[in-house]
Amino acid sequence: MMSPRLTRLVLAAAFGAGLLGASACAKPSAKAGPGFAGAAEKVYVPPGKYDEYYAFLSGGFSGQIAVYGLPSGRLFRVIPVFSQDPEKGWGYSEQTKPMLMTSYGFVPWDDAHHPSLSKTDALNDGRWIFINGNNTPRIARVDLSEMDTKEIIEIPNSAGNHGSPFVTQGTEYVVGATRFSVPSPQKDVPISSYKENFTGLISFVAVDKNTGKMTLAFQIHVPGFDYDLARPGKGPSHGWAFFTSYNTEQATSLLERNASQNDKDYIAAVNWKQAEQCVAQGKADNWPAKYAHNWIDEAQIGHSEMLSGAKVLEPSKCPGVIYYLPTPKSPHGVDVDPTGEYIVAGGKLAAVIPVHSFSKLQKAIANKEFTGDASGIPILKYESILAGEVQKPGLGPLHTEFDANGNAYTSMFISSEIVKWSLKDFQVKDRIPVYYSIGHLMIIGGDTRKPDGKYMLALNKITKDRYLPTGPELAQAAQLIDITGDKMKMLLDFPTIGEPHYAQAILASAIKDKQLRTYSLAENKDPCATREEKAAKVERKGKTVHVYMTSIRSHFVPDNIEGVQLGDTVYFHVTNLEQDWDVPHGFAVTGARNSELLVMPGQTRTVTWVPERVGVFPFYCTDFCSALHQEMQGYIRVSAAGSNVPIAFNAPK
Ligand code: RUQ
Ligand code: CUA
Repeated sequence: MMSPRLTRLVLAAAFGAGLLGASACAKPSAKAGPGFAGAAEKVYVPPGKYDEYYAFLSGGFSGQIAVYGLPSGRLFRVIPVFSQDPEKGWGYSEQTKPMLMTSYGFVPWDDAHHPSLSKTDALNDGRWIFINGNNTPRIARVDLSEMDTKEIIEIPNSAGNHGSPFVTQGTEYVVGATRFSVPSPQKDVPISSYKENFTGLISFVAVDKNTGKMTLAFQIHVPGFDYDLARPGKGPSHGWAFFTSYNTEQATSLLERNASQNDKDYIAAVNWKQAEQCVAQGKADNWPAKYAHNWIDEAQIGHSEMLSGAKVLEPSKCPGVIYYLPTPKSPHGVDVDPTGEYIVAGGKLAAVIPVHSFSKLQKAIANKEFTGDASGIPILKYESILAGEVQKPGLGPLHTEFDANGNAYTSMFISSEIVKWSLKDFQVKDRIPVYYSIGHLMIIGGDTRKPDGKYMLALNKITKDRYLPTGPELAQAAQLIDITGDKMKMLLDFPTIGEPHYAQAILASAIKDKQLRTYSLAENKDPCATREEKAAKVERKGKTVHVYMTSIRSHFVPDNIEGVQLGDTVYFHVTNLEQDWDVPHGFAVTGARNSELLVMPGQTRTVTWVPERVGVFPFYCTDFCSALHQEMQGYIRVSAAGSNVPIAFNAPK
């Protein structure tokens, strides 16, 4: 246990020195030197060759997911999720706008932290990847054969969906926890009434086995702490999920000090199978709630529906559904080892890494080894559930992942390193500095029952002096580390988009052959689709003009349009007639106040344009698609309001 003096020291290191505490401990041998012998060969993927793994890095405050290859660190694609993306028209095209609807209205941005691959039998199954929106609580599902967002569900009554969306071992649920406790349901109360009025919620979102469709199954009402991160159990601990909490002090101001008082906070151990039963027995209450559920249908069209009501379970009505595991000290990450027996916590300010035992936890529950309760939730005796403590691991433990050989790897934010330790004796075996101030780390498959123990990725917050400086903002960094030997070996370091919090990776062979190449034009069910050039047309309906347009190398039909007037709203419905892989066409028109369209082969996308001056305006293809890409252009004429220029357009007969 940490002495008060040591606690002060750690606090001083964390807050006094700020983030820079990092560089004090980790002396950069930054210049490539002898330490890097052989590294280049390990990460070099020759031109034209494929990487061995896909890695999915969250974009953090970019709201997106970035797809990289490993070991090369090459960026392949940014998948737009919670943030509008003018490059692809995501959140701007009429078909995708509904995806960003929430109960707060249209929300074109979020903070995305934790990508989480779907699992079957505690292994990555390569079907979907889920990710959380932190700020306006949401969970998204991305289809891995299209690498496109297909569904977003809002999490009602939640505030700060940080501990999310971790997947249970058979993707029965994605779980989410409120980072911030709030008056729930919301009401107008003094902030000073936190202890009486503020509470948290842990949410279970069910995932349909076949379609992936997400449904808010139930929520559990918990005391007003800050719930930070989560991991469902696996193997013997399947049916349980673990959630860290901090601020058990219930402070509302200056949390850096006021929420760092208690020697231990809690991990909430939730028996979700029992919660399911209690809900089935009608023990949950119906809370008012309003939340959006958005999805892309088979016609590639987005829909948004507003749902209401949530089933909320009070722990007092379902005894045994939740226990608190005392855990030093403001724990952040919680991670379950491949066997499902060990539950490892990263206490940001703790001097040790505590490892809880699931089997001991079960015994302690059976023997009622409690030391008290928090709002009726039994608190287990620390010593009864502890498997062991890793001594002197470093400073600021955050997150832990696992290899296939019984080793654990914990990221140390303050001392800016990764420490490798053994699950057998909890002894530290190796440590490696990372540059700088690591948050999450990721081992390929490190959260499954069978990690692929080849590489580890460090996701670092600070890159001072690592890359060419780029003004006040510097890129965050990912660092690839070889973990095949006894000693960890730094291989590669590459910048990332936004702020990668967590990442997931999967063998390329598991999904690369499932990649969709085109959408079927014959099966295009968009009501605004134009399946052949002969069908292209322009129609006026009152003050709106619909342009049903096709694109194919290297022209649009129609490419001359007249009869539009000031005061009209023009919808360009562009169908890409190509049925060939990797031939999107773009569409942009002068003065458009939204974005381009990037239309995939066989797909229809619609952009809205409100002309605001009289004249003749060009439109063109933005994606260099062919030798005559520059010829892929056209004009639209805008006349004064009330003009007698008739609607006219050119199209083959
Ligand atoms: S985290 S601050 Cu996953 Cu360590 Cu978001
Ligand atoms: Cu089509 Cu460029």
